[in-house]
Amino acid sequence: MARARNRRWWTVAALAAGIVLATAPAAASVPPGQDTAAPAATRSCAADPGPGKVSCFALRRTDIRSSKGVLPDAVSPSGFGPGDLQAAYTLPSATAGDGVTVAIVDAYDDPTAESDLATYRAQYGLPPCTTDNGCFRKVDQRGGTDYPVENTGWAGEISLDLDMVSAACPNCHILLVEGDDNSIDALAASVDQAVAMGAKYVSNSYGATEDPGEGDYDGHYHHPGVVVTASTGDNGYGTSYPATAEGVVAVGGTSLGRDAGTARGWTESVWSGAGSGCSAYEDKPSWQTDSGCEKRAVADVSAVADPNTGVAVYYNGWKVYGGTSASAPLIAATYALAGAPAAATEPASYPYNAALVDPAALNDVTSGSNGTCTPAYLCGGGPGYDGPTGLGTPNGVAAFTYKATGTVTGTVTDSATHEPVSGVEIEARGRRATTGADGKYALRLPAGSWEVTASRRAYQAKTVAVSVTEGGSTTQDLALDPVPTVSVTGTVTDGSGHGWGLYATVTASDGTTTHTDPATGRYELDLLQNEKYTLHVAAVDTGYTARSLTVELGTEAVTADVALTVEAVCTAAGYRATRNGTVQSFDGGQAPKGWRVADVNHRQPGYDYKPGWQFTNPGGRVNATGGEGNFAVVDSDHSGQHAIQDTMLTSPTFDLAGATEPAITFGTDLHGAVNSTATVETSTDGGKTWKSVWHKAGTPNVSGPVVVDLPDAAGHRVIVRFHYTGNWSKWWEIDDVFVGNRSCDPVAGGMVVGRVTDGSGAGLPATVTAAGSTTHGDTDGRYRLFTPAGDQSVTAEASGHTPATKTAAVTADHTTRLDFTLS
Ligand SMILES: [Ca+2]
Ligand SMILES: [Ca+2]
Repeated sequence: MARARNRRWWTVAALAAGIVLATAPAAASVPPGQDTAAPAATRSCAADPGPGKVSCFALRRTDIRSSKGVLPDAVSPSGFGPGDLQAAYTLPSATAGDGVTVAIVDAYDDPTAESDLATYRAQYGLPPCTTDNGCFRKVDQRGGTDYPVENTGWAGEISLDLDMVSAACPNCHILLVEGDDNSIDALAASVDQAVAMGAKYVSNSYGATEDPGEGDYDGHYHHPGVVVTASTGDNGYGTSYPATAEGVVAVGGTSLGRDAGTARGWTESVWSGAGSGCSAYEDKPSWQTDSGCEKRAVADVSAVADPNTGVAVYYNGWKVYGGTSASAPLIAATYALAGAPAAATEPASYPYNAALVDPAALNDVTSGSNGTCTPAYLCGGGPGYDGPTGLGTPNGVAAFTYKATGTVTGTVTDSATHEPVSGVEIEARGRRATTGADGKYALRLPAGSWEVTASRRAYQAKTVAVSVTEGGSTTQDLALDPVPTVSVTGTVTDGSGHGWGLYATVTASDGTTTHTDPATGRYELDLLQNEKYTLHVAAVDTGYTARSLTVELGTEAVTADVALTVEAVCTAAGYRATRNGTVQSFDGGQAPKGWRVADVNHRQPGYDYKPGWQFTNPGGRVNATGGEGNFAVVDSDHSGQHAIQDTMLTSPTFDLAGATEPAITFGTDLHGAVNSTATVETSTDGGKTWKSVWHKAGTPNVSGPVVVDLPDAAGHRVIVRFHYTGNWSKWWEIDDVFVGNRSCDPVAGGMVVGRVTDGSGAGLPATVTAAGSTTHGDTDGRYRLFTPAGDQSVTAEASGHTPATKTAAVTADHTTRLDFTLS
């Protein structure tokens, strides 16, 4: 059953891969920004391998004339040969790897694998590697000699793999395991066979698009103590399996060139075709510390793969190949040069541990890209780890040897309270651990001397020197000093004339919140020293516009006063809107003098003309605009299914020559529908051009008074129109339209604030009245009431309690405090 399920998902994967692989490989190999006629290259294997199958990642140049046999000294094959690759990667090829077996896993049979290999090695003066001398061995996936059928595409891949192992490690033995076909099942079984036959290095130059079921194959590719490499693919940014598999060394690709101007003598950049990115399914290994992938990131390391800077291969004649099929066997052979992996260790972690100790153990690739992505390091070369090239390319073999590790453990406490602190990040050169609720952490590091830093918000970071011993556990407890706080105080006041203190909420950007004193507007917050905060200040009472401000704190107390201004709707207590002009009440039952209705008749077949704006309330609606009596209405619902509304109610001209605060105010009751729009537009050029100043589309209803400031209309003659569109939608009522100067001005008087409580001190939601004004306090008993100046008799009433009356001496533009206790 498991097999059947795998078959199904791999079919999907292969189809998806086919689409991606349709990209012309020659085009994919052109570095971005270079407008050159790129050398042509073709895929060695079918781009769409078919259901349950994988494709090899070899690209063969088609612009290279192929000659046969060992060439005379004066003629060398095109493409990089063993000497070039050994020099570029500083490989100890002459002295290391003697008798070590590197396994190559591929699909199908290459009948000329051994003879082609002999020509390659003879050409470059490498020692013969034959069946007879015990260096070369070819087996089927069961370890026998019942070889599968021949496949010329995969045979080219096989020669590429054999030649790359030979180039990097001429003293190595080579075991070629030929899978029955290019199914993932056959190839996974071939890996197991190579390991069973004792290979400690297994190279895989193939893959297919990732799939949710891929984890079922991970066990075949994950053999602790054995190096398993896999190509990341030739399709640019994007992942493939088995490069993503657990425990595998994912090998990306570079463009490699000679550069006499560098100390290295070579230069590398990201190959645009190399695969990279975040696995969709495979867990992130503990040694990966990049922040852009929650799951496993590929690649781990890389080597040359660009066919434009390709390698010489002998397969039925001299050829030039590229693709990440070249880099995966190069890296497997580099591990072989480095010495045997330690038993039960994860070879994929070696370069990561090595790079922590010595970043120069790998050539960091810092330029080029294989696509566009976020974050950019997943598809672009840059300092340190990047997706297409991983940690970089070999600079000798130091990065490919096991580094003994040890563990640092400890407890982090607060130096003041001695309590454990959770959520502390413990970091050493990018390796991280976090303390748990008990303040404990554990961090695995290569043996050696380390600086370990503990950091957490609200604490001062602390760095300590730690010595990590092989296989040992070092205890390092840390006591962190809390960051001292600093006091931020200020007053929140009315900024529109009265100037009194406001009852407001002040919220800092870290979530710290306080309220102002309702009588004075004063607040105080304790915030961390040397931090930058945004304070959001919002009045509790309606009618004021909230504000945000930034405070940068040092070690000294800071004052931050804030003045809030009243909103244009002018609902703040102690303010009144003054309107200079007339108000249209639409009470006459017809279009008022100077007002016009224009209906656009779309003459749609099957639709009747029905009036748009009307003044006789044909649908019998309630005036819900906040106005009284009659109103103007477009009643699309009442007009029915076979009418379209595209109707404008246009005002007379208003002269705003002397207006300093021009505005339009109106009462509205808009019942929105998915297909309705309601727009208020103004014109200051006699109706030639219109500007939308208020627009509602779709379903939200809007009811009550609307105020729209018209600053652009100051000093002009302005026309206003109300434009509605709909079809069997709902309706839009408007009433009490005013166009003119409107200011929101303070009314003479002062504010009485206080709290109404019962005998126990609990707040009572009370009704408080004075001088004809009434307010309702909140559930905590707080109230705020505007009254004229002078001695005012103030009465508080709450349900189930005896009302009380007190006298307040109210001063203009000031706040007087008056509390009540009701029995
Ligand atoms: Ca890099
Ligand atoms: Ca009216």
